[in-house]
Amino acid sequence: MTGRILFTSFEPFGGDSENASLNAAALLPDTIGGFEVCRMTLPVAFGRAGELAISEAERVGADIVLSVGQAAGRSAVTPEAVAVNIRYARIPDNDGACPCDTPVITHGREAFFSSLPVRRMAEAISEAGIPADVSYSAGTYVCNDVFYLLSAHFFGTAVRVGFIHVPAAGSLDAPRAALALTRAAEAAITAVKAI
Ligand code: PCA
Repeated sequence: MTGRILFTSFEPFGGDSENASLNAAALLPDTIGGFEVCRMTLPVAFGRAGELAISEAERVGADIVLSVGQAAGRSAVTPEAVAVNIRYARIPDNDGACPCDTPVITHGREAFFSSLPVRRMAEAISEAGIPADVSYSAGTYVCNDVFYLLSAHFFGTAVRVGFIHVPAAGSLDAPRAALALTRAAEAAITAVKAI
């Protein structure tokens, strides 16, 4: 089985000059586990980022959408288990929006679980010698927003959706972050092929 995996990463935000997710995505191979790798960079903007990711996933016919963001303060690569229906911004997004406890989708369900095998993905990253763990909170900022919007859009379809936070560049360099994403994607693709 061949297929396509779309990686999304984020532009810098919060006054930073770089984003570890962007640097890692730039180093990904062109194929992983027989799947074609597609990539796009998202604005750090509530609503808009998720809509762009959905459009691109549909345009390329992605079988898997794996969104990646930076989590400063984390020292491990963390596949995210849950997307929640809430927006809270400690700092404004790159469009200047600063929502405070508003829903991602009005009357949407409270949460979605990742449709990727997060435990297996974390194990695959650890096996490559890179610190990894499953995370049960993607936060309430734009990363969670994209994860929730993608999850809601593709719920009940064959398209699998997941999110991974990578540490800032000071904790994990870009080549190792790219290796972690590659190993996680291999685990996800193996699961999809097994269906
Ligand atoms: N991290 C932010 C948004 C963009 C990024 O790389 C987050 O964790 O929500």
